[in-house]
Amino acid sequence: MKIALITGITGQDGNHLSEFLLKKDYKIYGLVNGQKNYNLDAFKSRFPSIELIGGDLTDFSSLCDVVKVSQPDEIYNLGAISYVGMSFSQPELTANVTGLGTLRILEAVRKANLETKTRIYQASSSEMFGKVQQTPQNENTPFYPRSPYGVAKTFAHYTCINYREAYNMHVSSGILFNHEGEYRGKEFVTRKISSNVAKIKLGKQKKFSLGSLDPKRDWGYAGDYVEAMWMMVQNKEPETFVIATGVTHSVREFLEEALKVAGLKGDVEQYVDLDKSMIRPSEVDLLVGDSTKAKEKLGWTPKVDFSKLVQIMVENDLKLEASAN
Ligand code: GDR
Repeated sequence: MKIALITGITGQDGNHLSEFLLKKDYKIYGLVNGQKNYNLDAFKSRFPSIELIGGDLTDFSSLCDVVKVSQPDEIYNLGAISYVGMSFSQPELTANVTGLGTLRILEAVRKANLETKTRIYQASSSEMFGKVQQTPQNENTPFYPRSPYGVAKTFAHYTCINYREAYNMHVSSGILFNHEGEYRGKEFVTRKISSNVAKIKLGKQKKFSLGSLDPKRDWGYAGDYVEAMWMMVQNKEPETFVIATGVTHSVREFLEEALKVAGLKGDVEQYVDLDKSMIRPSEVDLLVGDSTKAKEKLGWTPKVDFSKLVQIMVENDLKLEASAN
């Protein structure tokens, strides 16, 4: 039985990855920072067999302990301050958790003398491309991060490459484009849209606010993307892979599709107020990824397309909203 340690296990990707690895008969340990974790109870009841261990990406000794106790074959470093908007108001925390946290994981593996046994997956991000230098973006596209989050992820990404080269560690880095689904937090724009559209459909409210309808993203389904993470870790060589659908849509198009799934008629403007205070100090306008390398080397392709993704999310929120009062 293989052993996996997942940081950020109670987040969206942690939920999908836990489902995926349990089906493959893994023994799973998860790192949780017990005090602030709002999703913990739901996670525990969903996955009773997973062993959760308290610790924090900002606390090196706790990472050493969790690595020593779990002796993992694979580590999936998904933990981060992952909301780009928040990284502007808490840049230092973001650098510490999202950037240095990755360095601490790598060092904890070295201190445990597990560098030849433990394979590591690092959650890199399309936010590293930021103000894009070429379209679509692939593994050779230069980075130009536009947020403290993007900068921290870029530091973490290069740190992983350095540990790969300096210590011969099997550290893979997945540059994942936006990936969404039923476990997405409501602070992210897709889930904000699907949950509010569900509320409107059920007559609980008439409108909601968005920062802008214009940004464009390459949105895939998180369930597909965790499979790519696992494939990278199984790959003979540790490498960097872009994971994306190759199709881009605007926030407006996501909203239009969500209204369609819910059977709500009329213009987008009828349901949304634009609130400029939600716009970030520097924005990423357009992201679209080229995952040809992942297709050729890993055999990975996305299964869920844009309209199916929106359907999954809106139908899930309609169910949740109908059962909530
Ligand atoms: P993103 O995701 O920043 O791309 O990062 P998010 O869903 O927050 O934003 C997507 C785009 O929509 C615009 N936007 C709004 N966003 C939010 N949250 N709320 C709004 O009201 C709103 N209006 C417009 C944003 O400005 C942005 O342009 C996600 C995260 O999961 C990262 O952790 C991950 O690394 C990247 O995707 C890939």
